[in-house]
Amino acid sequence: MSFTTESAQSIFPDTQIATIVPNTIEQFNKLTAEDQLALIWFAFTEMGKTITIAAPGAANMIFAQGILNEIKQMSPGDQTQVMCDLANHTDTPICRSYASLSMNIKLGFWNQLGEWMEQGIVAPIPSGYQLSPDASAVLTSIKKADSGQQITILRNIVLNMGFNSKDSDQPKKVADPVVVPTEMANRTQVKIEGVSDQTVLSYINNMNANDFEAAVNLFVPNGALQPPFQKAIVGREAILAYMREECQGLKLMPERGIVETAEKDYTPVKVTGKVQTPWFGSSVGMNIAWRFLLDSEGKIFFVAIDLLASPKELLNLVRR
Ligand code: 45D
Repeated sequence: MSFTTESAQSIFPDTQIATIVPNTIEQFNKLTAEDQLALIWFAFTEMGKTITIAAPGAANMIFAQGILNEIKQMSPGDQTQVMCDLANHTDTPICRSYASLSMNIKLGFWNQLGEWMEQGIVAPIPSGYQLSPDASAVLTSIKKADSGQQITILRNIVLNMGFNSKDSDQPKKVADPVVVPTEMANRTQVKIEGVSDQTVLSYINNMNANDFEAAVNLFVPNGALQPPFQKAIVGREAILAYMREECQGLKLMPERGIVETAEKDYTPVKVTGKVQTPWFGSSVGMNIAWRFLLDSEGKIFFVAIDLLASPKELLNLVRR
């Protein structure tokens, strides 16, 4: 018997993931649109006091410019309605365009609206808005999360908004421009305490250099990558498309790991460390585990990326 994408998921079963993220989002989704918008506003302005966020350049934001300008010109009442529509996943032209944007442009879109709300160009959350008791409870649980968990909650909420339709009227997904990988001479080489496996080291180094083609070539053709709280993405082509959308400018900072003895010709490797997103740079370090399963040729058959429950988990490298 050999491993499947399914059975590979259970390597290093003691890994404690940040269940606060999906649990909080589930509670959030039950709130009214008004409560949702006010809650994110409070959470976001609270965080913004301590961290500055780096929005994508104007060139990338071009795809959202049309709907942003449209919203800017609306009456305050209509502006609020658009934001509620996005939160309610209502079928409107703006909600459809929004759904076609890439991850970074969706975040940049809201970042722009947030700035405009602050400046009074777009209808703000009414001052003195009272959250319902349920919404207050969700805000409290967001405040309890660490900063890496908080930004993951915000990100996943933003990505869920808008209207995704299966019919042919849905605008085609907008892809981010492909970035040029870092020149060989300027690449960083990580060291991982306890791990000298070349595939794992190359994976990290290639990701840090935005060299996604090289990173994907480390996988077996039907290999799989499972991002935090998501289903596994299977096959080199799908993984490459995912990396181009979600991994530009990420900084992977593995610290330590463990290589287990091979089982059925597959070698499990667990690595823990920090990851930074270009959005927040060094002000937010997410606690991350990579759980690799390498085949007999040293290719990646499976890798899961987990957002960890607590910093203590960075030291959880127990053998089975
Ligand atoms: O509704 O090895 C307002 C993988 C109010 C790949 C607002 C990875 C109203 C493989 C405030 C305006 C990718 C898995 C809204 C590694 C309102 C791999 C605005 C991991 C919405 C390591 C809100 C990568 C705004 C990871 C503007 C873990 C919110 C990456 C903005 C994680 C939120 C990246 C932002 C994360 C959140 C980025 C910008 C979590 C960004 C989060």
